[in-house]
Amino acid sequence: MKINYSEKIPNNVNLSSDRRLQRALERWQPGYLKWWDELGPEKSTGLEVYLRTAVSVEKEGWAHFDYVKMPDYRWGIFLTPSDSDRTINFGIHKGQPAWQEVPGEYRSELRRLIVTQGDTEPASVEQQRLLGKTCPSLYDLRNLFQVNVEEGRHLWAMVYLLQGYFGRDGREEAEAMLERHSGDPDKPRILEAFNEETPDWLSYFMFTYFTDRDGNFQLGSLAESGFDPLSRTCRFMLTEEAHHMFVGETGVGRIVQRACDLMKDHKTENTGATDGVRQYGGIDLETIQKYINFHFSVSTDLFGQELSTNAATYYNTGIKGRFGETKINDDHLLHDSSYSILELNSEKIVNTEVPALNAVNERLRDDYIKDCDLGVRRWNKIIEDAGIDFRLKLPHRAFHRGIGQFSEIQTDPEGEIITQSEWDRRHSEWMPSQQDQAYVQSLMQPVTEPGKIAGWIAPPRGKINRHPFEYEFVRFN
Ligand code: BYC
Repeated sequence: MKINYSEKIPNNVNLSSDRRLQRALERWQPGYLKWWDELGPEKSTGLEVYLRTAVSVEKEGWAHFDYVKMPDYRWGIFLTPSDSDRTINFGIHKGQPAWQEVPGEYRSELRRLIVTQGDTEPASVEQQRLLGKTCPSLYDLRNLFQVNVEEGRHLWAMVYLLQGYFGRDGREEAEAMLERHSGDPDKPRILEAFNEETPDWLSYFMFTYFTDRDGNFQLGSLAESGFDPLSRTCRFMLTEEAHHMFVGETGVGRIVQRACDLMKDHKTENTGATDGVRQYGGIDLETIQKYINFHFSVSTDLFGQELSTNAATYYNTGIKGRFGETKINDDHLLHDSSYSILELNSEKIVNTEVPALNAVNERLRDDYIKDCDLGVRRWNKIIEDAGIDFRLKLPHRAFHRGIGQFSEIQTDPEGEIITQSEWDRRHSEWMPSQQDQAYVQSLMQPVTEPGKIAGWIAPPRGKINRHPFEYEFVRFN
């Protein structure tokens, strides 16, 4: 499964043996590069960035590190090795051989899922395009660009499936990926979180923690798909995705660390916006909590409705499974089982049992929320170790929702239902206010000298390919 880099489009799918597909992708490539030039990281064309590029899809030694100018990055098509014995693990086709072609009867559902997944990838690049101008360090700038080029590659991964397996409408969908844009009033991105702005680095780290984590769970579910090329594509994407979530978790952790360090240095116990660490150029813990509330709630929407016939169909027909499907100990059919969800019942949020098949989205949301909480605990460990009496927490899943039954009500972060007027009066206690956003924005001054870092974030502990923080991760020529 070595990746062939001698071709115009690097790949490990033997692209040269399929001239029609190769030509279709080569025709799409200039449009992609034009999109990268116009809506990818701003003013980055000439920068030399210390990037990793996939050279193999094996677990060990899959990446090569070197300086690359981003427009020269070799975006390509990499699938994990095929397993000729692979069978479908769930739904009515359970036990049958995995599909190597798209089954005609599931064509539109599969296309829809692939388009939705693909659409998020360029969207995130668009959302992050201005962040390079205000990087807190070269280390962070390099990580931003690494995430951006890999999201670009993930778009390639979905476009390969569309063009390779869906004929003419797949080609049209591939074009449309470059025509919708994040926040565009006429042609927005499909899912709402991808039309939000990412105007500062606190938002960016929250996005890579919470929203990329949705990507991780959705890709994990699509990796279970009976459609083998989709499964193999997603499996390799997950390898890259792990780094994106790492950037988010450590990024937020370093901001928390810096807030704690400043509180200790200046002997203040004030965790809030006034009279706390803002005087010393840090981001106070209460503001960090508000950003968590916003990004968690927006990302929680990405799992769809609590009860979804779409999701039931995807599962029943073997198109999209549950996260870690094969590790779950049940019949993998879900025709007779139930699942417990939170439901809005005459103005109260109560537990209720529902048919498990209809609750596949909610189950994935549960898996996601548990995983989100692990990182919050690690951030709290930093605060605890500093001896500070404050704990971050995830808001209730009903808080600030735009999709699903809870979108009809307002709650406080604990999940207590409140009136619209109370929400209007109090929401800036819980969500980043204009002042909070303006304050965070005021900190966004670029630091581009090797080894230097902005005052609102602690330096990282880890290295990149054995290079310490002081390394010149980005060269400005
Ligand atoms: N925004 O039956 P439901 C990533 C629509 S992130 C707007 O619950 P379903 C990444 C829905 O389309 C991962 N609309 O829907 C992260 C449906 O419309 P129709 C992205 C929404 O299909 C960071 C209606 O509401 N991948 O990779 O069961 C950086 C009824 O809803 C939303 C995927 O999402 C929303 N949030 O579930 C880079 C995987 N939610 O039929 C990358 C593929 C629902 O009434 N997508 N609607 O017209 C899916 O699996 C499903 O489409 C969803 C929705 C889970 C998103």
